[in-house]
Amino acid sequence: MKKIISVMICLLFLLSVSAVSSSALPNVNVIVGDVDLDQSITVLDATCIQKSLVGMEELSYLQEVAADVDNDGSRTVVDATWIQRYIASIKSKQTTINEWIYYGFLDESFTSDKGDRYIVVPKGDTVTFEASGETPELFLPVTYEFYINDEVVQERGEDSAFAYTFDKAGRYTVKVRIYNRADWYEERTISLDVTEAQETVPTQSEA
Ligand SMILES: [Ca+2]
Ligand SMILES: [Ca+2]
Repeated sequence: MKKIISVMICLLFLLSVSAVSSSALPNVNVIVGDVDLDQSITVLDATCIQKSLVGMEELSYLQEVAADVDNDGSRTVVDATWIQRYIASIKSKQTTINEWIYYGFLDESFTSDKGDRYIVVPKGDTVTFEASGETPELFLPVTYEFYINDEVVQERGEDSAFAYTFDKAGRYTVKVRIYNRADWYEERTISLDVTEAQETVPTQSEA
């Protein structure tokens, strides 16, 4: 029982952390039919679909997912009609309106060939970092952006690995931002101390 509680506390902690560290999206769940992502299903959501169909509004990928209420893989005037019918209390089993879709990460990791938390390397060493993220299939592909001391050093892309040669001694924070197709992201960091290279022993000819 105690273990279950501590696992739950841990999960709550993780959820609150991800809420803080992630992009300004409303929640890790999207409600099917809530196209404007305001957490409720109203006629405005049907209007959103209609506007996008005539090119008056562009929907984000997450909005497109929320708009496809009959789950046929596309958003059409039929989806807008289903939303209007739902608001008029005409329910249908052909749609999943008001169901939640989770679009966060199921798991993420960040490691390097020299360790995964706090690592010490001599100046001139090359470290290879590797990240991974698991997200529901609907929200693939996962993309990665790498930072050193909060500056982008590898732009967002599908390459999950990043290698860097540390030419200056000092303390570094290497960060990866892991995104999914809905632009939800999580961050992971590794701290590094780069030390001055060991002094070489002079050879006899130099002595
Ligand atoms: Ca809404
Ligand atoms: Ca549809």
